[in-house]
Amino acid sequence: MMENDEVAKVLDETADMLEVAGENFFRVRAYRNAAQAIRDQAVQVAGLSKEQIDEIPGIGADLAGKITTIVKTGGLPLHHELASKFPPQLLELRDIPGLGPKRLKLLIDHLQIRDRDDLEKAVKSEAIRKIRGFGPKIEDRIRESLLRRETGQGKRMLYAEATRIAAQIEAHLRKCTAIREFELAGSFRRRRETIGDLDAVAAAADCAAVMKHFTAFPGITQVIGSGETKTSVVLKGGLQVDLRVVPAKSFGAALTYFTGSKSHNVHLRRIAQARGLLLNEYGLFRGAAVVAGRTEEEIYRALGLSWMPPELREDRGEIEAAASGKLPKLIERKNLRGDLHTHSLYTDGHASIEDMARQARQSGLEYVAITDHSRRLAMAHGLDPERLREQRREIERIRKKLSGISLLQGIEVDILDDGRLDLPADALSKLDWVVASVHYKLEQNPADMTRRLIKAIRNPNVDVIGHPSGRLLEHREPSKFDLAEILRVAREEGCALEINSQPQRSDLTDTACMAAKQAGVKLVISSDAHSTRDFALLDYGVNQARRGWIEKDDVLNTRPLKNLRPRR
Ligand code: DGT
Ligand code: CA
Ligand code: CA
Ligand code: ZN
Repeated sequence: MMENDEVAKVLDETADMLEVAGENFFRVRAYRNAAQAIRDQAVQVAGLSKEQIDEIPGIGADLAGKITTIVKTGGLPLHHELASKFPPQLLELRDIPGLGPKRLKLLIDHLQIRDRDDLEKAVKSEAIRKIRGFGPKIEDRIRESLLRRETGQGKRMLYAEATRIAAQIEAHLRKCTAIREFELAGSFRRRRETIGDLDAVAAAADCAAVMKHFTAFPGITQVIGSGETKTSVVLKGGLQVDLRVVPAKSFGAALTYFTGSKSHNVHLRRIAQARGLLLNEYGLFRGAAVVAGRTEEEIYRALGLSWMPPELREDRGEIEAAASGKLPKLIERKNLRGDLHTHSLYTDGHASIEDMARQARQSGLEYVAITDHSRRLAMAHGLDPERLREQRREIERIRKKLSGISLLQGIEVDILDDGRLDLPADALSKLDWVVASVHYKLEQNPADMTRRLIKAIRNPNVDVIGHPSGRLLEHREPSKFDLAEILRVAREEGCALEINSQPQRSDLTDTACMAAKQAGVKLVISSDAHSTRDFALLDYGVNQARRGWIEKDDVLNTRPLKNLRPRR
């Protein structure tokens, strides 16, 4: 059966191609909305009837029919027709940060761009800036994006996207009877927000049997080197997987080595050398004698260190901390008692407030804040004071009938370009929780952006700054501001900063989390859920926090509701 993501991808690609072809906005949007609605479904749409698909909010009868075609045939005639019109090299360009389908269409119309080479030439001759709707800034961004791609960066996969593939690989390999131990390693094990490739380590006596089993994995398109101890393959979506097979007595050493990071390894090796030892992927040795190798614990202990969670292994002080018994006790998902950033049908969410509240309870939470958008986001039907009052009444009605979850009325209020907020103080002060976020003019110069954020932080109605940098991985650069200054004021004002769990955002970053903790600024880990399914995203926010050395007490939504708000 087709996965929802695969169905949604066909719809998204169709939307992109329609847009490049100059189709009208509403038709394009219908495909995009349908794709999003399908991604948000908890059940597989491939198992639903056309009538059931029709009932999903955001999907009309026409698209329901198309979706059944996709599910039945794996494709869509319209998609094929459009794809035959555009060379594939052309469509790849729409993923370049700064471009997107709309601008791509302009480039095709004005400069007859057909592929990457054409685009590079156009950038070089500064032809792009002359087109209306572009200008030098956008041309520069396209140039930077092209450069990044050339150096091999910018092709990373979101951790969240890799988890499904990783689980499939792991399940496949665990069926191999020759394997005695198995673990995924590399940046995936360290839970970086994006991964370059997937690394795996297995312990086995019969390497050949393992390699044979591995290369029989159904999703492989290419085997790029298969040796005694290492095999690399490329999967359908382009992800590379490296598998290393070592004897069981070396498993811990190999796991440590291939978990990395590289700089963590380099530091470990230095410590080994200082003790007259040699550390590599086969073990820790004194001359020819094996000191350790079977488990990670053994290796770390022999180096005078305690074992540490992979998320910390970036050589950012974890080795020193382990040597002196000062490793942090990292936050866990089960420490979260509430979610303080979610959306509902009132704006751009896909579920009712009641369904969101029920799912929050189902996810083990004690409280949830509905924080829909404010009025400036007209596209999302942002709330004005009048609709906020209306929403309040609904929330009160749900509170009466729903037990086991505290429902808060909040808002995600827009921070305007000058730092004022999109709603008046008297509307905000009536709310239980206020997230303030920047959603436009992210490319402001750093001094203005710093002032803008500080003004919002100083606003006594604001509890937390949402997705502070506004970045979208692989898509939009973070806005630039003076982080130290932001942290200083946030600390002074008792305003928290958000770790947004949406995989593309993962915002704050791990290092910004560390800086916040050092500055004494509290954090909030939020799902920014737009559907009931999105509460599961909290795991990714927790990953990010753990990479930033964050402990339970650093995070406001680990507190019981009654102790939640520090400043009011
Ligand atoms: P990625 O794939 O770019 O997201 O990042 P990693 O950390 O997974 O890096 P990768 O796949 O190149 O290598 C996996 C691990 O193997 C890495 O974390 C540390 C180890 N490793 C790779 N190359 C070297 C090296 O030259 N020296 C040392 N000490 N370790 C290495
Ligand atoms: Ca890797
Ligand atoms: Ca690798
Ligand atoms: Zn937002």
